[in-house]
Amino acid sequence: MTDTEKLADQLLAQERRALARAITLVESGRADHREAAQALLDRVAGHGKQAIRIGLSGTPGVGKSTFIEAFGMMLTGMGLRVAVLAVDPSSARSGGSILGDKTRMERLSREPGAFIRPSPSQTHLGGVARRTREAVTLCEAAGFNVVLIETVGVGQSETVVSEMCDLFLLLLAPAGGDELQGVKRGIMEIADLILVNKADGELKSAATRTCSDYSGALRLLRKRPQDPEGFPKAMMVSALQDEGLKAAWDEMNALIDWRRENGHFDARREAQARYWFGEEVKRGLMAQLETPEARALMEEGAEDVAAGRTVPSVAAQSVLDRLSVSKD
Ligand SMILES: Nc1nc2c(ncn2[C@@H]2O[C@H](COP(=O)(O)OP(=O)(O)O)[C@@H](O)[C@H]2O)c(=O)[nH]1
Ligand SMILES: [Mg+2]
Repeated sequence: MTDTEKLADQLLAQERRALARAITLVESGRADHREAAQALLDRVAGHGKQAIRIGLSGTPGVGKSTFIEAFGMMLTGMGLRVAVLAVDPSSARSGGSILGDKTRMERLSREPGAFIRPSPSQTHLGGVARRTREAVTLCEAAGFNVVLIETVGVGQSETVVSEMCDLFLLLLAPAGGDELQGVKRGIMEIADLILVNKADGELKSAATRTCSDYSGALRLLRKRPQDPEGFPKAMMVSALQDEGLKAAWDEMNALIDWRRENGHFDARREAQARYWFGEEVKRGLMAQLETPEARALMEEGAEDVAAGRTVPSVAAQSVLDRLSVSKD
């Protein structure tokens, strides 16, 4: 038995240490590690359980870590196994999203039924996306029931996360006055549930207002085929006081049950698999331009068009032809 086969077996036997090692393997940039990672993923694909994959986004300070801790504790209390991953392309600069505030998830990180993995220090979103997607597969193989994928509200990371989860939660803080916090329309459109956090104490009335503002805004969006009546919806929670979390979980389950019954759940996963397959092919093609031979061809073509000896499309076709010839 090879090491990879052994690791696959340990993973399927739900050994946490094996999961940590497997994720380290998919995060590695070394060519031999990548090969082992591919073999591992191929071996565990289709085994294990189908977890509920939940994306969670929100700007810094809105209460993501506090929410994950309280929500995760509630789920483990129900006997569910919960994995927490992060997509944070800025983590190299900001010092890590989950790791930075591990103190806020202290209880959850000690739970035997929980697994928390901070974002690797990689700045490239593409790399983080692949690693997270593959980590989700590994978590499912290791029998986790719920996989939470946290992302900070920057750039394209929400779109990336929504392409790898079944449900997308947007966490907001109560707004002062009547501004809609400048939440981008694109993010509103991918949210399945908006949770207005910090609905407690002095912030309660502001939270109530914010929640009704967003309920109104959601009703104005175009109806999506994957939603039953009443979704997407906004609701209030208090991660700190542990309020509304059970109600939120019930809504998530109601939505997932409906989507399963109506074929949307599987259809979405299929579409996601197709999408990432296409992305990987493109990525592989791009990587072929990074070899020394390809770089030389590119340089040569660039010189030719710059000097007016030929036009860009012709020079490009010549490079592509020579690249595919040099492959076989
Ligand atoms: N009042 C109140 N404060 C909260 C709540 N959730 C989080 N906070 C506070 O908001 C701050 C930021 O929380 P954190 O979880 O670190 O936010 P993150 O940056 O989104 O991960 C901390 O001081 C938390 O104690 C809540 O439900 N109610
Ligand atoms: Mg945090």
